[in-house]
Amino acid sequence: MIKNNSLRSNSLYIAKHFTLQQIVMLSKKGPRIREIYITPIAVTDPPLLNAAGLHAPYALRTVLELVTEDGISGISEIPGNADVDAALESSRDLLMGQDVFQLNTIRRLLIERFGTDSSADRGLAPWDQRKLVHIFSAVEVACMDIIGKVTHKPIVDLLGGKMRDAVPFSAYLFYKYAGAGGELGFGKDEQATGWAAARQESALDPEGIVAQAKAMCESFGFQSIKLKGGVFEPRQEVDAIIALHKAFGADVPLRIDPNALWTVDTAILYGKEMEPYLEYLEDPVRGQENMAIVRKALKTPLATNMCTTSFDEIPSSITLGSEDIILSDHHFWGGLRASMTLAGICSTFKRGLSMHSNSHLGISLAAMVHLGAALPSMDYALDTHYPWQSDEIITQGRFRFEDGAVQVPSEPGLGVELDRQALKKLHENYLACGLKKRDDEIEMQKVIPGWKFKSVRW
Ligand code: GKR
Ligand code: MG
Repeated sequence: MIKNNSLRSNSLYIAKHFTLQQIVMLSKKGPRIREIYITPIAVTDPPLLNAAGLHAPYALRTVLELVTEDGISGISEIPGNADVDAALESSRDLLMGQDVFQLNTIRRLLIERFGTDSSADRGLAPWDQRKLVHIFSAVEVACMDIIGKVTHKPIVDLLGGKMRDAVPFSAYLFYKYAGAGGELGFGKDEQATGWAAARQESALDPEGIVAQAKAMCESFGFQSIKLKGGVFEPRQEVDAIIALHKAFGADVPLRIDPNALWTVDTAILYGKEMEPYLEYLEDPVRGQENMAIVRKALKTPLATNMCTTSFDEIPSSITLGSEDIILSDHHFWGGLRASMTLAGICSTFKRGLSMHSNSHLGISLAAMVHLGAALPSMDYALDTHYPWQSDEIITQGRFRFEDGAVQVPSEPGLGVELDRQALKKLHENYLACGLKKRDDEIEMQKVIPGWKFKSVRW
């Protein structure tokens, strides 16, 4: 009797929420992938400096669109790299005809074809250069976008439901040369106003960094601040942190990220000096062992997106005690569900969890917001490069930040739709700019001939 009742209410629910076509399809099999579009794009990016050199005038991204037999489209965005695009391209035959609900099967098929990335494949750069994690992420997010549309649920609900209505982000400051990137390169759009004008200014000393922080926080309402370090000799970067503290006061948490360029001694010396000012110190040194030594010497928590970047590295991270906070990134941890698994591991081992970013557009931001909304706890505002980008490829236009936070989309799936005209234009940028993968060292050499990346500099 109970069984019959629940059967009847299930049928009523399905009749109310699904079209006839979807009911027929669901009663047979899940929605199957019929079309796959892989579109590399080049996004205007200002001349930002980091440990590996200089951002090119365009940041590369790849947009994946999967379309089901009944025309439901799911999208995702990952960092652009011609090798990852080629691997995605060669997974076409595997993905075609797959039921988007069967994410475990899809993952298994991809592993069978590509194997698994090793930790060493990540590389020494501040960003991750692995292949498979990016492919997992691209395919999973696009499938989940479709699953959300079919079930009329936002992705956050597929991750276990919303723990907050808006997701807080931190201001992400960069030392930079003057200019806006893209066609303007190091040039200037004299018509620009507000943050669009401020983001063109150079910032090469503590005063420039404070001015950048004020302009960014005023426009986006950010309530915590991260400085990308590893660019100048540490004294200058520590002075920038002290200047930020003076300008913003103790209520605005500060972080600095030298991307592992400091020696253990440098990190301990300047880490101690910055103890009164920092919320956390991100990747001061290279490798879990060195991080563990610095962590023992400082009261400030250490965060990482460089020394513990895969599930394989968790056991040694715990044994050594290499960091307090892991900066997850669904593009690098193999998707949104894997990032939820990471959240569970962090909570078990009393690690904090926050989020890392790279130059990105709104499809990635939407995915980050759904994930951020589902995380059981949020002790730190997440990273985003979004204010540095001006292009967009979603029909709703650029996301808005209120008091530094983004509202969690409530529409089904990611809650954003592809702007095909904008996608076409940014793909044309990609074809015209000739970049095939990120190489900040080469960009830096265009300004400082002979400049070389060093894995540890100071
Ligand atoms: O965009 O230059 C940059 C950053 O250095 C980025 O590539 C890093 O991956 O933001 C990142 C970080 O926190 O290390
Ligand atoms: Mg970092």
